[in-house]
Amino acid sequence: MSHPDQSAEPSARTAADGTLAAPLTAAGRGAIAVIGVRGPAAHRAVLRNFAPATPIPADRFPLDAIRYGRWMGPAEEREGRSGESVVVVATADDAIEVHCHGGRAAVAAILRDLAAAGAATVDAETWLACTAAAHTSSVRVAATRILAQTSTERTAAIALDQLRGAVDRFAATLAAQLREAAASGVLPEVQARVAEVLGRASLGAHLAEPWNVVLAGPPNVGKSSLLNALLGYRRAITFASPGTTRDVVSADAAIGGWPVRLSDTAGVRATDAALEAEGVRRTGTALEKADLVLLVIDSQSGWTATHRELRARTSAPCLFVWNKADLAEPPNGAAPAGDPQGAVSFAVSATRGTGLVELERGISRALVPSAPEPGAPVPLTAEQRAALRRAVEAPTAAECLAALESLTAPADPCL
Ligand SMILES: Nc1nc2c(ncn2[C@@H]2O[C@H](COP(=O)(O)OP(=O)(O)OP(=O)(O)O)[C@@H](O)[C@H]2O)c(=O)[nH]1
Ligand SMILES: [Mg+2]
Repeated sequence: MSHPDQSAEPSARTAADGTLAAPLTAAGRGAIAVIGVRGPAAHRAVLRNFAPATPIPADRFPLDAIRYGRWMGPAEEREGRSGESVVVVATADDAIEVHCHGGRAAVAAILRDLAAAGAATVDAETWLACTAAAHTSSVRVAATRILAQTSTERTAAIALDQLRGAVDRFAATLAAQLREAAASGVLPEVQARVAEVLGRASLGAHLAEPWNVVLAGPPNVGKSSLLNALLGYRRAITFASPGTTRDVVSADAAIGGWPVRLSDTAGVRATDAALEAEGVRRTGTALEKADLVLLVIDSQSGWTATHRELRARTSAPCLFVWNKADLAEPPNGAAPAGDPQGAVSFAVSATRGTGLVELERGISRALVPSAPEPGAPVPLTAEQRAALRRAVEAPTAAECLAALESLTAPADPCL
């Protein structure tokens, strides 16, 4: 969540006393925008630019009382303009919200005036992190940032659990066990529990970033039709002749409550046509980045050498999707002949919409084989994963303890 057109110049991030100002509502036009101001100079910075409709008794805004007035920055004073109508409320001794019209110009002007009055202007994400940093651990600061980036209820609930201290509590409990049992007999048990949490690293890394799910297969098997069926709208062009899709076509969706980026690819076949060949090359790149591949098979023509080749080009897990099941019976759950590794198979008809619920369940299970219980600790950042790995691999209880303690260290001061 960044607000390039609503944040002030980076040079403004120099408030000596840590007073911050940030746009708290989304960038762009809106009915109302909210600007947060927090820090020792918050009251002073707002009062310097505020002409109240009714006088304010002292040099501070009364707590939780709404004050209406006009925003009179230096430009308005100089040019004799009447100023933007605003509503101001102090939500804490050192925190004020300024509510103004949602246009970009109004927000930018108010932020500029606050910067001139001594507040460092930051974007909403930095604001959240800084506000949290004053009170909490680095884990909770990361959770605050990631919570703002989640796109589904399911991922938001997991991020919220971490914000409420799931990882902190987990690390503190294990650290206490290690401290009490100085004989280190408890080390293997502690490391097993840490390993369990580390097993959720991939989930934690995908709370803010969608999983890449790539549809691949030979031409004309119905990859684009399947993409559209999974999305519920016609994102990709489908056509009866092979070679229709030439570029990777992506769209974001939620499957089983998990955020996924579905990518349709060009059908892979040997071709002399330069454009199609480039499409096939891009398919290869998409496969390399995939978290999961849906290998689409035409139930009529069956498993081919191309499927085997595609499978060999990715290290990601694959699901076999037997499409056009309305035209021919796919083999009954068996791994395709010639594929030594086997994989879970699904029979679907992209055009009729049959088998899609089961396929979605399969995708969800492949991405997150066991979803965490509510309140369970989930590592969110590379630093947290590294600390947990150090704890799992620590040769001594003391080193394991140090790794766990590093997890719950207080956040760095923000600015
Ligand atoms: N009967 C039937 N036809 C299907 C099904 N899925 C796709 N088709 C048809 O198969 C043809 C090819 O479908 P596409 O979705 O364009 O296939 P593609 O794999 O994306 O093809 P390329 O982009 O050329 O690689 C179209 O005429 C679709 O309508 C299905 O489940 N049943
Ligand atoms: Mg296509």
